[in-house]
Amino acid sequence: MAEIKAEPFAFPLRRDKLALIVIDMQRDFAEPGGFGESLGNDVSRIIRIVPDVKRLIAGFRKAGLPVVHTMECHRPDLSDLPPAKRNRGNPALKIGDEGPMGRVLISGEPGTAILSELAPVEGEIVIEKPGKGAFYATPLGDLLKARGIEQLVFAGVTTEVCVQTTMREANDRGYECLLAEEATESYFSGFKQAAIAMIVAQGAIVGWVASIDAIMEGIS
Ligand code: TIU
Repeated sequence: MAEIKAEPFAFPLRRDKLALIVIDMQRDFAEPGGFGESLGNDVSRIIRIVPDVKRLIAGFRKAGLPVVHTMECHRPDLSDLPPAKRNRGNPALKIGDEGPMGRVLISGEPGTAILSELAPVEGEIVIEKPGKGAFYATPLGDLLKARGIEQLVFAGVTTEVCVQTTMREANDRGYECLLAEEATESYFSGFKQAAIAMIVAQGAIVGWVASIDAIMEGIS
């Protein structure tokens, strides 16, 4: 059986069932003036992983394997934004407020866009999601099922929030989940490694973690 070198043990690759899911590599989380910074975070940590995410996406495209992109955002009328989420954390700019990159985390606004270097290409699935997890209130599960996808490689931000939440959702739905170590980041030093430790503990209770090189070797 094909394998990808991973922790806590080799990932049992089924190449024809595999897709890459890139979580929320949006301007709002990576650039000054967006949602991430409005929560008090140092967003410079996020922009540093862009070359690694780009390399991983290029590898999947070259291998002819599906790439899925997600965007955390809400409808302009805020009908999919619970007050509990809008009011959380007392941010400088709340979701839906007008900021330097347009209305914060609203579908179609400039700040909500995926970073141009990582932009989806024709034919790739793009999921707009109102929650931290990409399966909640989206068509993601049905779209993956229609394509026969059963294994997911994860990249994107932040490791401990939207990436981990989506990995847990996917794990409970029967997907085998592999996190690409250099292609994910947190706003907090320490949280990325803590999230990875939680994911791989107890015999990959949530999933596996591997280097981009190991993943590339497996899929090429
Ligand atoms: N995409 C994502 O992780 N959304 C967040 O709000 N993350 C934070 O770490 N705040």
